Amino acid sequence: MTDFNAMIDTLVSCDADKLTGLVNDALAENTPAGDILNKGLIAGMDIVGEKMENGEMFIPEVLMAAQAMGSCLDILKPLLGDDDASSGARVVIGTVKGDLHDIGKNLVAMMMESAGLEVHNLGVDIPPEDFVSEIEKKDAQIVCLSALLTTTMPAMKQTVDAIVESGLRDQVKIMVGGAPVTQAFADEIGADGFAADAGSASKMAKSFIS
Ligand code: B1M
Repeated sequence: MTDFNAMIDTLVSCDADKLTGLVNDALAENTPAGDILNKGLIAGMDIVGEKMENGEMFIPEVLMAAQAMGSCLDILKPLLGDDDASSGARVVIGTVKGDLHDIGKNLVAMMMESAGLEVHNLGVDIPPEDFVSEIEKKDAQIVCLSALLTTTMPAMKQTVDAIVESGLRDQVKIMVGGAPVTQAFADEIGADGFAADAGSASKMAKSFIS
């Protein structure tokens, strides 16, 4: 049986090689990729967050843990698919201006790609005007904004406002997410939807285009 605690401890100790080994072992034991993600990797990253907050882990270590998790996501990516592949609708996704967190956003992009959506991932620290020009360029139907910091949540509102000012608001559904974001905040800034995790983000995107 897969020892998720070992995975959590290994992520917290930032040992990428050992962690990818544990993920491969778990897959060889037929552990579902979703369980590895949620019970091992995301649970481990939550502990990293607590340790960061308590001053027990510092930025360089947190970055190493993030890189270790990224390597594991590369392994899990083909296995996190969604059988119910849909239409190839175009999605633009990015982390808003001032924010460098990308693991959760990449997970959302990954799940949406697996669901058959055409995803344009802009990266991190994306200013409102870049979201606007990409929506226009790609003729996107959905835009997803990610923020992990309370201090960058206002950049979500600025991005929504920029989309409204550009005249593209009627063309796109705007979805928001990230640890500090809530449904109430989504409503407040005029987004169409809030998703708490990558799976529900993918489902919501598909519901918007169906
Ligand atoms: Co940062 N960081 N960080 N960090 N970091 C947090 C977010 C924090 C909560 C840690 C803490 O103190 N407990 C805290 C924020 C506090 C706050 O604002 N309330 C924090 C801080 C303070 C900071 C710095 C300011 C630290 C400093 O410099 N003093 C700094 C800011 C840099 C910046 O962005 N300008 C900073 C830097 C970093 C690193 C660069 C070292 C690194 C990021 C590396 C990277 O992403 N490549 C990092 C990390 C790794 C974290 C924690 C530990 C983990 C984040 C993560 O990847 N989680 C985080 C603590 C935590 O969250 N427990 C923390 C795993 C990921 C799968 O979950 O991103 O929540 P998450 O994504 C989920 C959902 O939220 C949702 O789906 C995802 C999958 O289910 N989701 C969406 C996300 N985006 C979505 C978009 C959608 C829908 C759903 O669109 C529709």
